[in-house]
Amino acid sequence: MRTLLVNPPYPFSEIPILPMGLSYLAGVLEHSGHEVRVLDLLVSRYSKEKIKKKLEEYQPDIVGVTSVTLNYPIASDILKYTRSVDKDIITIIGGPHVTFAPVETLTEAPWIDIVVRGEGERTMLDIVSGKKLADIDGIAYRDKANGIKMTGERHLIENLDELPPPAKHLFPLSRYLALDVHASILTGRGCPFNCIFCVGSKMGGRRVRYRNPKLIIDEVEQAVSSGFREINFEDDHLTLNHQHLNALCDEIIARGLKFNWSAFSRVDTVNLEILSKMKQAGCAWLLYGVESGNQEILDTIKKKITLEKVRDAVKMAKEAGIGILASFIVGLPGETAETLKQTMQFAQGLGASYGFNVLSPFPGTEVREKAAEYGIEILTNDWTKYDCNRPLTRTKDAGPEEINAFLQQYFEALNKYLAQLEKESGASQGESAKEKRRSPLSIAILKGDVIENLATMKPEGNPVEALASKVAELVPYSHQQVKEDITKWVDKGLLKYTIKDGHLVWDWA
Ligand code: B12
Ligand code: SF4
Repeated sequence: MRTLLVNPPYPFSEIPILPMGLSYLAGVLEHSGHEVRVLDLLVSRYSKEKIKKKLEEYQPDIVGVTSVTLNYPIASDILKYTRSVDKDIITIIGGPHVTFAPVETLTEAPWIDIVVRGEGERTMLDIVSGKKLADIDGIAYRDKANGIKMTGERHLIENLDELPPPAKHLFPLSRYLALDVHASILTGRGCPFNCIFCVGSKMGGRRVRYRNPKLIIDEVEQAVSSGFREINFEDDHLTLNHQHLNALCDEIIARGLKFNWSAFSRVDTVNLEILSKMKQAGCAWLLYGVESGNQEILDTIKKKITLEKVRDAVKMAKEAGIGILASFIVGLPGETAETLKQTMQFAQGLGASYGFNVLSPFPGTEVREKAAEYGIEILTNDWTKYDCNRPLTRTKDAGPEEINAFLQQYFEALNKYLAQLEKESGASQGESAKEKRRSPLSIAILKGDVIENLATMKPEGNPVEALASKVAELVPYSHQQVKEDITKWVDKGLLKYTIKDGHLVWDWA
């Protein structure tokens, strides 16, 4: 069977990252000899005509789409449109949102045939092999005679090394490289904790399964040689098992690889020794999930860390020379105006970078399932708002008003600080601020399909100059800014032109 995997857009302006779930699925399908292609609508223009064109060209038997909660509506819409173009295509959806709302999904979206729950590689192979749906574990599907059916639990893949590497080559890599985003690599799956706002351990299991460090670093080498300058190890938290982490660092050091990397971590799983080793192997940044500056809240959300540990872990990382981003969530159970103040003071006193998310009570999380018990009122089920950036809940003492005031105060201080930094900055900070300002330009060019929709040009004068002039007419940025980005892309071989019928045609490599 021929499968088309679709990466839907995010309805917000985050930096797009190549999705690991879909690339693993594409990898197993390709490796097992099944035909598979990817339609990536995250780094290109999202339009129904484009989906239709792809369906007509490729004629897939199956269309599968991934989603988290916030892009579930658009993912569902893509399948609805697919069904309207060709009623015989089997439509499938997977990812953490539908995993915990399978029956609701099939009930509200009659155009979806199958929901894949949890890890999808083996389940997808069963589906493309034409196995009877009733015999495939880990799905919910529509049975014509008996309505919506759920099959048994799918066992997690015991040995992750049996999986072929994620098929990143099926994605439009030059577009991701143009955005200069990091490459994502998983060293293991699973998390032994059960924080009430997260479904990490429900997706990957409570027992962490690790990959062979040699295979992981082979994948790193492959990503670096394709042009990625940074790697993020996307494990729920990388620092849990020091034996595994040491082996990983040893492999990087032994191969003499020089690249910057970052990872997610917990403050109770680091010490100076491991942090120093990580630094030696190229670790530049760690994100610590701190969540709150109030100990009672930390205990309620089952984070199982203390404020003392947070301070120690930040100090140790500084000593080792690793940058820290402390990540907080506001609006957690027990939040009040006072605890918000404590959290702000705690964050400011850490001596590290920090950022705030707002609680989004995702399906499958304990905070959603036991909202009343935790004193949380859920204010909306409009999934497009589940972006962790705005208040969707209220505690007895803190609701949208308090949280918005808190966020406003934070962003005002942040903008003042950034403006000051730019004013005082030397060349390096000025350059990095310029880079950051420019990434919306790259996104505008990519998400608008600006280059591929240009009319052909006469091959006269400097082709880069001619391209920059045309593009600058279409995006709200200066000719100089556009030219700088385009020159960079051309130099890296990401953008290329060919001569067709005496005309220049530019396209992504
Ligand atoms: C790494 C990670 C990220 C990385 C993604 C890196 C990448 N290259 O993919 C970054 C930092 C970019 C990120 C961003 C965000 N993340 Co995140 N992230 C994770 C994390 C820790 C691991 C995800 C992962 O890669 N797992 C490994 C891969 C192999 O598994 P997978 O993606 O789940 O895919 C498998 C199955 O879901 C299934 N599947 C998935 N899609 C499909 C499609 C089909 C057709 C089929 C058959 C099967 C299938 O099969 C796949 C292979 O086994 C999870 C926690 C967790 N453990 O799940 C949170 C998690 C997914 N993130 C979450 C959130 C909220 C976000 C953000 C919205 C945060 C924000 N405000 O920016 C954004 C959303 C971006 C987006 N659209 O995905 C939530 C999602 C909850 C929800 N219901 O929405 C999670 C679950 C954490 C939590 N709070 O519980 N995230
Ligand atoms: S927040 Fe981190 S530690 Fe807590 S359950 Fe999620 S992945 Fe595990």
